[in-house]
Amino acid sequence: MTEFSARDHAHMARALQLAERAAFTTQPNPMVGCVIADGDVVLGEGWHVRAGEPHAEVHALRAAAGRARGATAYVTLEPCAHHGRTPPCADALVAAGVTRVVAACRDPYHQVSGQGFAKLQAAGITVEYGLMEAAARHLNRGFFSRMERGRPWVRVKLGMSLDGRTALASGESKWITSEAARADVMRWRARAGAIMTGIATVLADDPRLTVRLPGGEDFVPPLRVVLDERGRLPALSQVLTDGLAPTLVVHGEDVVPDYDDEVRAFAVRRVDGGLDLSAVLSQLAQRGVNELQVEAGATLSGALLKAGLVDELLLYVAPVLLGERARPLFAGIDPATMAERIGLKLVETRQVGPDLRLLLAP
Ligand code: AOF
Ligand code: ZN
Repeated sequence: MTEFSARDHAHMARALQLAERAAFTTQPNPMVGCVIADGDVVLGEGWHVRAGEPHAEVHALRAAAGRARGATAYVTLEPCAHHGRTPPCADALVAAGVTRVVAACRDPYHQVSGQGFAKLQAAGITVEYGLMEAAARHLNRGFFSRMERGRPWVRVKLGMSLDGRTALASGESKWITSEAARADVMRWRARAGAIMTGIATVLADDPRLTVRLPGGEDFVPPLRVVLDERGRLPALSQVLTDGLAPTLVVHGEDVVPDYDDEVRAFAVRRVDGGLDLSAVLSQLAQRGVNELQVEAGATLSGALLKAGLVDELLLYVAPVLLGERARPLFAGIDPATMAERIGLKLVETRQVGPDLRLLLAP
């Protein structure tokens, strides 16, 4: 394992910060940042803003304006070797005369993986990688999930009362959490490639599932996904009529849906009592979804949890009590003994307005 200096850490930390600026705009591409430095002196910085536009290295080299000769490039992902929508960054780094490249991690994309490093090394450049790798992989956990597991990173968002309830027995749930919490949810939506819900939620709430944030015109609008097993989605629901973001409807194989021709829909297999959720996820990965945010009720959230398909639980806890007849957080979970209980790992806690935000990993 390469030993990295404090200076290396500082430049890579900066590159990671730059990468994250593109959280709402790069999908389906990964977030990547780059710093070109000579010792402590930063010569150029860049990040990959949008798919189809120049990669991070190209922006940083442009900012360095010819001073990159003999310098070190810090990149949060292996520089690419392929001719995609733009020419290979490895070639650009070689041409600029950079003598050392430090990368946080390999690119999991099969067209690049290892080949970017090989190209740089073949040109006599010193290549080191693995610096702040965990942070870099965490930043692009969606992209890594899609590339390595063939499915999106699944984040389930739920709002609950202090007594663990997500809706009254009547189904009413507007609103348990505060406006501040709901505004915070928008930022998580914005970094997702898709937002998924179930038909029951659409029938009850007719949600828009859009990102409503200042500057939102520049963001890539997440795909809206509705799991509509039996083809019950009303033609006048907002997700089909408002035109604010694309919508994809998933239905059972045996259903002949009655959606308009313009509605994008696909069928998946049924497995006992519901749609094959793994099949849904792999379809979404094929459509370029890195992070999937699930905003559904206890039934779909519970089904995903039971199927082992939840990677992250984003939970807003409001200091209110809804009582014992109200609906639970996850349906279908009923351990008979303590040994069968479902444990989660608490990753982060934070207060958002009057509510508490928990980030958990199953
Ligand atoms: C880099 N630097 O800043 C990024 C890289 O959309 P394309 O055709 O331009 O290429 C996207 C692929 O390039 C993406 O899947 C990933 O493998 C790599 N992303 N590589 O050298 C960057 N964003
Ligand atoms: Zn590149």
